[in-house]
Amino acid sequence: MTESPLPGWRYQIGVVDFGLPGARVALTIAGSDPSGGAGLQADLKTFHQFGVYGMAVPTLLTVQNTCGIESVHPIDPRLVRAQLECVQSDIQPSVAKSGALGTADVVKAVAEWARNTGTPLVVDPVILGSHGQTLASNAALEALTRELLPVCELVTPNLFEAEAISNLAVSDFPGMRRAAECIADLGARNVLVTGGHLEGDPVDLLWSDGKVTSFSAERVEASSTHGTGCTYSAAITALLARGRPIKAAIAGAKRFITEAIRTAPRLGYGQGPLNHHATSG
Ligand code: PXL
Repeated sequence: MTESPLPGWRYQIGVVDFGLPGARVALTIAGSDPSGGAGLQADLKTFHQFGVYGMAVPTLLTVQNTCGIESVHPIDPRLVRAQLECVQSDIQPSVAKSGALGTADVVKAVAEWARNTGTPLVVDPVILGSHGQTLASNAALEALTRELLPVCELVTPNLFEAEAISNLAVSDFPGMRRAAECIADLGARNVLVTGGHLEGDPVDLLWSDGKVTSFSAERVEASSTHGTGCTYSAAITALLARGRPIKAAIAGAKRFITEAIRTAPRLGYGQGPLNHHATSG
């Protein structure tokens, strides 16, 4: 236990000490979705639902609602760097996750921070918003591949992102396996290719230590799927922050995301959000 400079406030590295024994800290480094379904807002709600104290460094602002994104505004990389250093100097997160990063310079700032601090990082390599808008430039994707993959603990591409990173066609399970192996060769320690966009049941493929593990669930027919990738990777991050091994974290997060889609509230005129209050047991 350490005495904090703030009166009456004690803290431990990575562990919240306010009556929640063992509660952990997770940091999201992601874009803002003011409608609350995706991005850092979805991440924070998910961390909270799993009993994890959440912190958030925004990387870009979007103007959006459930009907779509009107505009995207990257944040100055110096400001992203300053936020990371400022929170880190006070509260060390147990695990961090990155989402939409926008520009190559922001990707580089995040990679440098992860390298310097050794914070375990889950990378959700967001390229497009739910309605197809660009949330990462080509240069950002290149920087992600070159600089962020080698420092991450886990990367969670969907089929489209796996194709963009690996330059391989990915439309079935064998294709997911080939792409995962290629992304691991680029430096990622663990690769989870998510199969939500497959025909049939959504099967995800984990490539870890040269071995494949699959995680399956029954397909839930739903129109409210906005923020599924963010929420899934945030749930994995939260469970890692709670000390679960990677396969248990993915299995628990998969149960949560399936339930969150099944029980989605009907909100908005467009592609609605998930139920971030879904059972997280
Ligand atoms: O779901 C990908 C995503 C990530 N981050 C932000 C978004 C979206 C999708 O729209 O808006 C900020």
